[in-house]
Amino acid sequence: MHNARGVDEVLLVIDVQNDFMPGGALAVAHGDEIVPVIEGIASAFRHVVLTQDWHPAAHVSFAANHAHRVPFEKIELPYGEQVLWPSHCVQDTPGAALHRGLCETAVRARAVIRKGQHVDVDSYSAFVEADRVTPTGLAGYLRELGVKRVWCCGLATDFCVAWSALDARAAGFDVSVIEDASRAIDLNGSLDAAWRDLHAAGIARVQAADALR
Ligand code: VGL
Ligand code: ZN
Repeated sequence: MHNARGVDEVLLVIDVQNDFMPGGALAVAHGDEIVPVIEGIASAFRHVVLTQDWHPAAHVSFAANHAHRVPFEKIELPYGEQVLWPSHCVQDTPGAALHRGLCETAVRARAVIRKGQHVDVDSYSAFVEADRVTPTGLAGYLRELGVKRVWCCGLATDFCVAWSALDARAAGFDVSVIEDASRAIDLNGSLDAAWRDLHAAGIARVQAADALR
């Protein structure tokens, strides 16, 4: 299957990295199952962009960098509420590497956005950091390519995929989230909340097979 998708469509593959896989530092249940699904659709797209969560070791989102805090607690930061995570996706470590099974997808990727590099700001979204003002540059890159529709997939559905999809929509793109090419962390109902927010924003919930027709 080649180029079923138009020149104005992009596949945005979010954070398919070892630390989010079963056995990883911030494991997403069944996260590895999406790898062959993504591989099966990547060649249908003319544009593929990947993201990597790419934190310095001293990152503000790591519970280990806060006294008396444990992972999955929430704290208040200057830009708002922040979930504290196990240390994950530290720059240039094996955990931050893309899953080895991403072959076709990684070869086709024209750009890799590395987000979450600012030590005091998290970035779930591939477009705008958690302070809600600092851009990654991805919206401008996609616009310059003439992209109109963004197909989002990866890890995790309820955090980085959802935030990226919502920001893509806010930036004026048509957006779909590929459900079976994504998996969720699902912290206190976060998956249901994410689908509600996505639906309310006018984002389509689709399956990988929809990208092939
Ligand atoms: C993610 C939590 C922390 C994600 C990244 O990729 O969904 N979640 N950092
Ligand atoms: Zn992170």
